[in-house]
Amino acid sequence: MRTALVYHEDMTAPRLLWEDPECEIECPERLTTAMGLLQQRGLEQRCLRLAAREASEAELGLVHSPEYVVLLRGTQALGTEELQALSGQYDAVYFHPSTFHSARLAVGAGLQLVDAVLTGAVHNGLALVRPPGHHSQRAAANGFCVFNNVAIAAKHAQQKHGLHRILIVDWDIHHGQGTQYIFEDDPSVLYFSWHRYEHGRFWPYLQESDAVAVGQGQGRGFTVNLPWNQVGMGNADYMAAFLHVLLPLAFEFDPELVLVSAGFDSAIGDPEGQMQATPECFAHLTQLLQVLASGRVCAMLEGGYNLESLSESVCMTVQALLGDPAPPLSGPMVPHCSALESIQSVRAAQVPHWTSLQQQDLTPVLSPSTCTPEGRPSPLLSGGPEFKVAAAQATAALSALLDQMHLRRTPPVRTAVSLTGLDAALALPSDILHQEGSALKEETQAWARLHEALAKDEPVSALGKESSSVAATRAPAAAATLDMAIRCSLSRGAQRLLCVAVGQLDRPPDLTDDGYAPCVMCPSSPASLWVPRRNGWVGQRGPGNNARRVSSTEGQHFQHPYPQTLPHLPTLEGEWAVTHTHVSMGPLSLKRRTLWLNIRGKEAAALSMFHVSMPLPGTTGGFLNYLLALVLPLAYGFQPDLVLLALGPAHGLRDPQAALLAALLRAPAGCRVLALVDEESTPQLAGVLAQVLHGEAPPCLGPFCVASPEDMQALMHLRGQLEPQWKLLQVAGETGNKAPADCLGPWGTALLQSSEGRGAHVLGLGCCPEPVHSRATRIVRLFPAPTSLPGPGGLKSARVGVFTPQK
Ligand code: Q9C
Ligand code: ZN
Repeated sequence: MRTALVYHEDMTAPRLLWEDPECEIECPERLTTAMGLLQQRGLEQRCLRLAAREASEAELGLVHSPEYVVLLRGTQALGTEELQALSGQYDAVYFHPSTFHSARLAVGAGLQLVDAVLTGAVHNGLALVRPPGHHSQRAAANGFCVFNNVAIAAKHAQQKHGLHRILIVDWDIHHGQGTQYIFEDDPSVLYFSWHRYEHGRFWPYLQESDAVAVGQGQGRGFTVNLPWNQVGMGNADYMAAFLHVLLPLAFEFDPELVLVSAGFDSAIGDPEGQMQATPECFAHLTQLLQVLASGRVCAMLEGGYNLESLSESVCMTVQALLGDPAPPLSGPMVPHCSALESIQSVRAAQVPHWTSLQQQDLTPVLSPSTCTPEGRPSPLLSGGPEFKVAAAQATAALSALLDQMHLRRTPPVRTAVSLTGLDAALALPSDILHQEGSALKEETQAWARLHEALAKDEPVSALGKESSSVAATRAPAAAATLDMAIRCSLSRGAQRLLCVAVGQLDRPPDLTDDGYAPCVMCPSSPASLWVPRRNGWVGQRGPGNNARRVSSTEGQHFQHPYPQTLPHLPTLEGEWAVTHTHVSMGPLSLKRRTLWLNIRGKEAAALSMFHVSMPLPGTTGGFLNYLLALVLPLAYGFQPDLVLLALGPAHGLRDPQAALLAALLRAPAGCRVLALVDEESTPQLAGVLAQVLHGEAPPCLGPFCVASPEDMQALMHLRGQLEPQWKLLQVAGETGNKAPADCLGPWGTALLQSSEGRGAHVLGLGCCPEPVHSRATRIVRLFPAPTSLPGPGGLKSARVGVFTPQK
């Protein structure tokens, strides 16, 4: 099995035995609710269930002092008053007679998880534990934490499994100062934490939580603190932090294991964090981490005090660990000004220690903050009347979001492989079947010529039922195939199509520079024309057309779950036309856009915000920089329905590079990726792509090698050009005198999307009622035989999909 879930009921025993408003949020229901939802969603059943064992005292001694362990052992026999008195000696801690047992189970759960992953029994996993660990120090309990579960797991991985480099990602909303202290002079553990800080005015009120604390001695540069100085940080801020801070350093560090201090008090609705990231954000963070360390990711629960938000976020994390597609991120992908200042300050503090940050335009940090809190939520004091109102509002908003999310289904089949004459030798996992077709070059070209009449391409259609596809095509036909795939995708209703074309592939000339594509309709097949259900749209504008409204024929109306997070989209709250329409619409074309990224040759040019050309960097460092600093920010900013990844003639990517590109592009489009592979690529390439699109970790890129000055210069040039429109490219706060950005930006279309309705429906093949439980793979021929071209019947019979249930 792929994913372990470690748990023990006894960890629900500790509870607060006296009045203490600060501590009452750390309650047994945190575990029971999260486990309950995992079961209800069928996720728990898909994991390898491990019952937690107690850690030995020797294992506790990997981090804690013998005296402290003895003291804790003694708490089992204390009465309530003695427990309360002892608790009072620590900051934000309560003890219960069951605390020692439960805390040893929490440590043991982490050890079992690390053992399961490092022995290869599973790829990854989650330990659902109480009490949490990251505030706990060598000889002190702190912030609900008794033993430092993650720190002990890291020491264990080093001592028992001989690991040399471990990354700890602490996405809990509090600073894990305990973990920081334990590893601050240790260069073998890279500790990253983001946390609510408010310039030191938030608990635990420590100077050493700020960005300038980078570790000590040999460990300098191996502590990375990203302080959030305002509340209300959301999906875009977290994504920017991963793309511009954590991931560049993590790739350079090249960990053998990733431990996650997985606190969900950083999610929306949490009373402690007061942040706004939605549960699916944790699926994205988890997916991004899985490209590291061959996918060896061990997550351990820390905080998380809004039971609904906590349990949804836990489910999203487990879903991502299982390899399921992540729902697209909701909300505008525009980081907050204050978040950008924080990102700028941590990059500036770390620049001496990481070559991947060097050579970049690191302007000095602005001080004091130029960000006004205007229009931003202000922190609320717990207990006050405003706090209660805000908490109720957050809960209502969260429920609305969750209602929307429940309507979303993931497709039943995760990956399709379409092969045209590519023979054997594919390193596909044993549960992927593949069938070889044999399309001749002439067939391919005939197909491409006829595409307008037959916009019914199987692999593209199949993307409504499957998450991703790989198709191999003959080199001479690559451009025609891509052109056809673009047209088919658009005619099938993709609203935002991201095309990443590597190698010698020209941009179809009829894509306009503002990204609008001509509407390709299939006159013979009204049913095949996809129109957004639930997404709706507010008119259309093709080249030369004026906006018009389509009347609703199916009366479904959509409300964005978080209208308040989209203040710059005033039309959003208008009536949403959601309709099944047909070709009799005639000149009407839906509003569709294509973002064209060409990675090729020497030139770096942004011909428009929807037409970007970049060189293929010559080193691993350069390649990573391009991916993290340019490709992913554009991809996440664009929020595509579908990614077409075309590896054309002379694409020049090594297989691991192509795999990483595909693995990373999977996330922003809800895992709907159609990869087109030039048949002259290595025979293994299609297999490697199928695996990563299926959710496997990409192979290692090879040794980190610093980017060349030319590549960095080209990257900076492109970023400078594109930053005003694509806000996720930013790595620094506004200087205040920049020209206002193109107001439409990508949001002219982005406003049409929501967190809902972009799942299985997207390509209009109807709703798939079953959640994705299958690791089966469908094999579809890309090109039907010429005799089947003329009629839809022929196309149907050309479908050779095979469905294999999960073993
Ligand atoms: N309102 C964990 O999340 N109270 N511990 C802070 C600020 C202590 C949090 C009070 C919070 C401890 C694991
Ligand atoms: Zn926390």
